[in-house]
Amino acid sequence: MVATKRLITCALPYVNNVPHIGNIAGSHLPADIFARYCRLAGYETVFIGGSDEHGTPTEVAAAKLGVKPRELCDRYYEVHRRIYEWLDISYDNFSRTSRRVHHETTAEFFKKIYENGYVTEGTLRLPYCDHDRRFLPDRYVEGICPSCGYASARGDQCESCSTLLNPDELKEPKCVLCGNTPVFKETKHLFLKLDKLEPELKRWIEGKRRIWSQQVYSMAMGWIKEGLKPRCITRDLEWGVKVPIPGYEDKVFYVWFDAPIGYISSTKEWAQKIGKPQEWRQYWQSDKARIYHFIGKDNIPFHTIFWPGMLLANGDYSLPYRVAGLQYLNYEGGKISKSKEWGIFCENMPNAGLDSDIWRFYLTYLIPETSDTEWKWREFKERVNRELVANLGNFVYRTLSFIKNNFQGEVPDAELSREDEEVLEKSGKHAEAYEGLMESIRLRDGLRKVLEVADMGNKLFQEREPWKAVKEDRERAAATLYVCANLCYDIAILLSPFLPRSAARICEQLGVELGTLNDIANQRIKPGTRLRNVSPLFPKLDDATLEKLRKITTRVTKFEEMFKKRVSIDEFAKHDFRIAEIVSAEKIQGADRLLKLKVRVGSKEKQLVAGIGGQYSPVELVGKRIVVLDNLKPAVIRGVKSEGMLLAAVDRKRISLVVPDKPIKSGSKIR
Ligand code: B3M
Ligand code: ZN
Repeated sequence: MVATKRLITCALPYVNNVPHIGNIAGSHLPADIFARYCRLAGYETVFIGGSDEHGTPTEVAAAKLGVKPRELCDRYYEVHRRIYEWLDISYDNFSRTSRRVHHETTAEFFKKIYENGYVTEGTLRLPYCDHDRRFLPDRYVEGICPSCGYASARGDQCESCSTLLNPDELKEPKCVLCGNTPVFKETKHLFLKLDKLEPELKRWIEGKRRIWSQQVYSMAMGWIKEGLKPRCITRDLEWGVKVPIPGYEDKVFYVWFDAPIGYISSTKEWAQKIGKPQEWRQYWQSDKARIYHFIGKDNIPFHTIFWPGMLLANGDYSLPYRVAGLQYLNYEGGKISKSKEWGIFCENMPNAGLDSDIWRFYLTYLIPETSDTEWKWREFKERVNRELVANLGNFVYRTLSFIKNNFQGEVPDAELSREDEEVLEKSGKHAEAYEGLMESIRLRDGLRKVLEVADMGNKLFQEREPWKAVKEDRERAAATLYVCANLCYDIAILLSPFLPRSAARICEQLGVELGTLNDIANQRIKPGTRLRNVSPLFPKLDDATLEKLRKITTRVTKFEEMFKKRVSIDEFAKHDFRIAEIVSAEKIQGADRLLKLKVRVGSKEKQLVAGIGGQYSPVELVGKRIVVLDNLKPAVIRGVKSEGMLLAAVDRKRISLVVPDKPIKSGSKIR
């Protein structure tokens, strides 16, 4: 069976942050280039994506901002969508895992696996916070890394030394929500029987030996060799896809269980959108289609083991044909990091005044196909000026402006010599090589082929000297320009997956429609075709422009501002802040971060519980004047009554009490 259809997917981004260039070069852009290539090559192509909205990172990010996960995702989804649109990422559908179609698809998908006997129940001992009355998923627990001693290691992994952890391995574990020490309790969870799927998975992966890259293949085989264990697919969270069986009402699916099913739900949504609701089956349930996943290297285990395992257990869907795992893009000698303000952040690209194609050009060059790559501003400028402006842009512009000035703006008619034919054939050969490269997802080399055609064109123009020939042998000049115009057309076709806008502009100036890959060998521009609006394709980058681009795009937008809640003067006035004096302080047994304070506010005395024990010792506090919220509703914390709240500034682990800067009477009001 010949596969005539292709489904291309890009890893669904988490929407608790916004994309930077590493995310673009590492998945959206290569997936888009490949999808555009597949359309060009005549495959029926569907390119789908969407946002991955569930999971602990989203819940934690939302909790930190004091908003509901849905609100967080709504806002970030829009930011993501706009960025991909601006960068011309040609998604046929960009869905969300919070949509109903996805929840329904996931529930159905799970039920089939369950009926097929690939799910088992097990008991886990998990951290539980008495204060928040909930189980704490990995990332809700922080503590000291047992391996390197880093103080804020997460329950799933230490960010400092990368060691994978379980929450019970952390020293001095703390609940990230309230700072208390969790207790460990038993709770039931569901597991996917990857062990039972192992033989079938192994056979399937072995069949990919020649199709996948060496790296992806050997990583996948490595896990198989280690032996697969049942994997937990449920979590104690609220935000996620509900588990559709009794006894699991308080749990949702693990985000990596529901997210890849998002590929199917997004395809279903696409089918509905085009008015053929069953059409998704042509891609997921037919041997006429091939599925290509584009993902970052950290997602390789999920796409080569876990997800195919889920698909095998379910039995109703096709498995991926190819998993294209990409490495990382770095920035000027370091890792891209929003918190370190190091990198290019996409939300400001549209404001920088440079066509998205120019960004796409250098980012294509940086697609980390086989190893990590690095953005360098100097190189950006050099490549744009040398390869786009001086080579490709120059060839197209000199050809078209020559025709405009010497042949009344019409592609000339000419008798072609054997040599002319050979040039066109050579371009056809380039197109064949290009096809081979693109098929094996060597996209950067594909782009190089396009530049080679331009280079060939420039050399031809230089050799034939049409500016002289047009006076001495007009027929010969006409043949040269006819050949060059056709090379421009070939360039436009080959370039279109990479720089879609520029390809369209070349065709517009040439006065023709953009063709398909087949047209390179079979279709020539008709003599007499009228050129339109001939103008240079690309601007030359100078240092001043580069500096401006750098300034705008390396700025980190404080998206957190979108979620800031405003308070009115009246609301603020409800808070009775006062100066208080600490009369005594002592530790609370079993909670070393908590202190019991007695304070005097004017003439009255009251007791507060404050989470500053990690940073202040009781002795240094006595006698200090601080600020308290005097009219806070009393509460009991760890069995101790607390009748107010002291004010302190917090920067990560650092705590600093707010104190008056001049001597002032206890009980003074703050306004
Ligand atoms: N959201 C992880 C990531 O963005 C995850 C991918 C899901 S693909 C199904 O790296
Ligand atoms: Zn807690």
